[in-house]
Amino acid sequence: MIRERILVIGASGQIGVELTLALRKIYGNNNVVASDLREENELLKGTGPYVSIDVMNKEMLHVQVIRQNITQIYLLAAILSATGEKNPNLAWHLNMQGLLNVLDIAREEKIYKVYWPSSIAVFGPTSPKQNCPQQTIIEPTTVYGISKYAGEFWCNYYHQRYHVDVRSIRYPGLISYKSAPGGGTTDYAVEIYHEALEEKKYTCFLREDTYLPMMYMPDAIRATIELMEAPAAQISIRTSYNVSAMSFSPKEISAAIKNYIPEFSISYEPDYRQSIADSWPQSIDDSVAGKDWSWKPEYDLDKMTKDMLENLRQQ
Ligand code: NAD
Ligand code: AKB
Repeated sequence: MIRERILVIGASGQIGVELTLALRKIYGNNNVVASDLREENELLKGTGPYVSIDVMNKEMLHVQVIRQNITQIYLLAAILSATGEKNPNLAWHLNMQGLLNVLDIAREEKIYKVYWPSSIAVFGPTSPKQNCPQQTIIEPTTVYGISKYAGEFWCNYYHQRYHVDVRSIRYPGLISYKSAPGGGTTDYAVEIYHEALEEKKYTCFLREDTYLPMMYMPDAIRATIELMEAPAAQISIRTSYNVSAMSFSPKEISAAIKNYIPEFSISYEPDYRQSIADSWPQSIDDSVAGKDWSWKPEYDLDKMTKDMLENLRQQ
């Protein structure tokens, strides 16, 4: 049996913190090396090894992969949709070169498995709005979406040509209470819970009827680990899997919060993120993930709202 040594790149981010903690529970604290460009997140401190890595510095990354005897890499460093539109060159550069650096090192060092997330942002205005299928018209209009779609095909290429076992999920908007989101269009669905508790009101940057696919972080972490633990023979998609959990609008999440905080109120001031949201599907068909590795979500809007508010109150 292989003794796994896992490197998480971008470990101080919204997903990275929770994924690192979850992987440490499974593989042992010392076998999961957290890394990021920014400083170690408070929640990770004291729970396992941390190294400072810039994924754009291929040499430095390569040295760490060898030095730490890494067998699996989870690459989470990226620039998300809203920040990407402010700096398209930087977003393209980091999202593409970071991935190519990791895939190249994985090929050279015979890294056993690589995980790299894609996003529902690959879909564009010409994709079906409802139950958007795994394979369909994909014409993204954001730099983030373009970089994710190109990245999916690089993953497929490295798998086919070099047999790198790289696996991927197209996450919807992720909602969590442990670490803050990092510049996405779906971030409103995290901010709203904080503001509901602190201010009892929230001004949303999307229109009230903007439906988007969303997922609670425990489901996203479980999906990631279930995909990575599935036997390779079951993985039919080497670009990236659609996964789904729930879809709601700002009006609906606000109503769900009002069930617990009756005095909560919401107002709307849509900004440049509205057109990004409008270009994405409203719901996702994840039947291929269900068939291949038995994917099934656990959280709906109400269950997530209850859990978010309980945990944020305790913080
Ligand atoms: P995030 O912005 O919260 O975290 C990214 C982390 O990468 C940050 O801690 C940042 O410091 C780090 N980073 C940036 N540049 C780096 C570099 N050059 N070298 C090393 N680290 C660097 O993002 P996230 O929400 O945790 O997303 C992680 C991945 O999941 C990304 O690929 C993102 O596109 C994807 N994703 C996220 C969501 C979501 O809703 N959070 C949805 C779909 C896909
Ligand atoms: C974003 O809004 O950019 C992300 C995503 C859906 O990829 N949350």
